[in-house]
Amino acid sequence: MKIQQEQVSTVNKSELSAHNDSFDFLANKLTKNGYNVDNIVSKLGEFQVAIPSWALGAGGTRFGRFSFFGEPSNLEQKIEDVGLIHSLTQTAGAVSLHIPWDVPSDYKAIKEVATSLDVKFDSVNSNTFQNQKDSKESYKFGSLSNTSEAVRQQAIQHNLDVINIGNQLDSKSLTVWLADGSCFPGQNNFQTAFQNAQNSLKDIYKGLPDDWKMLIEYKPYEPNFYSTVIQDWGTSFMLANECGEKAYTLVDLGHHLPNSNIEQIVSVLMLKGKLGGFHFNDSKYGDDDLTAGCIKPYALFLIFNELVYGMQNNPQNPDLAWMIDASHNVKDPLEDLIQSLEAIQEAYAKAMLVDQDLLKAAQMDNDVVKCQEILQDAYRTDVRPLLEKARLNRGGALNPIKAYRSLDLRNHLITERGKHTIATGL
Ligand code: RM4
Ligand code: MN
Ligand code: MN
Repeated sequence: MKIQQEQVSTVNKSELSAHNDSFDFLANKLTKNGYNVDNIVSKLGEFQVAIPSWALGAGGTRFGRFSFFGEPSNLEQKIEDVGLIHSLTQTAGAVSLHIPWDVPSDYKAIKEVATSLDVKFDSVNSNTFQNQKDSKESYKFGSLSNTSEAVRQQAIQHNLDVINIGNQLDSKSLTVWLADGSCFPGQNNFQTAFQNAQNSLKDIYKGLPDDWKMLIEYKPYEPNFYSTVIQDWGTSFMLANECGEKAYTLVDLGHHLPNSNIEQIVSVLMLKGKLGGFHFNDSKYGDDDLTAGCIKPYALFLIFNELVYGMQNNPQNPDLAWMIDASHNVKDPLEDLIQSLEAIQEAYAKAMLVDQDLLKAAQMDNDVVKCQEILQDAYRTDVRPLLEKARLNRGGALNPIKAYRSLDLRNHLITERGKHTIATGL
């Protein structure tokens, strides 16, 4: 299913005059204060976040899964869903595939579908945390770090296969997240596990095309509950350095122990030129994979403040692979993704309003109060009219959630696909 431009314009009509009023009001105020509003709006429009192919159906927990009607049941339909979100938000122009959940059967056809929807293939993700049908070796006790050479080889080969698949889709990076670790003290020799993981990653790195990146994702616990081989950013950073200049750290917001200062992690990684990718979500307790910005919007803003600073001041750091890594247990996945995109754009817009020169001067003066005022002044600004404008300029919806509902898209999907379809993924 594809949304036509006229449908979006029709839905926008009733909100256009309210938008114009609020945009003019904000733009005037910002311009008077020295901001380049056109520049901010065009930066928002350029900011594209990949949708993971496994997040278009209902997620689940270990206690069960409640499926959502009209879920996409093949890769083509998943990309169509990304296309739907993209045509409303104009900020989801990429999909990130998880292999082997979403191996294309016909590359040419899949690429055509994606191109027709203005969707690109972002980072490809390998999966060595589940046993695959017909695989010889088991990942029960780890993959790249396993004590068995045969298991490690199988996991390395899988990553090389994923690179090969991604290459045919013009992806430019491989994301490696390892579930490897141990559940009980004594189960693993930490040094052996680390060394095995490092050697395996180096072998994968050898198979990386010149213009590719390898993104190493860390996570402190789960599914292993005593230790995880790549537990934190420092471990990922060490491994990336060992592998070489095309290897980077990937930060997933949900992969930190409670109260970690993620903005500081982001900032130091960018200084070192080693932040390669980003997974957005939000959480209260662990890797909850909730909608971005739904619990800690101020933290998201502070993280974006460092990202914006890094994008402006750290040319040694590459362009990042942005992705939403969320799971939807109780919401319509497409609505949830739209809400995440909105929260991400909002945090980005607010971060662009931080007057970096003024902040630097206040920091030099050790004027702590002023520093806080500068940040919070930006954070308290209602930037939604800027987001609306960015979408409108690119043919998107002024209010994507409202548009999704008034176009009755979920029911159209149910009519087209049926009720009881099931998406592959978690
Ligand atoms: C992990 C991690 C990875 C994602 C899997 C599905 O916790 O966040 O990025 O690929 O979940
Ligand atoms: Mn992730
Ligand atoms: Mn995760």
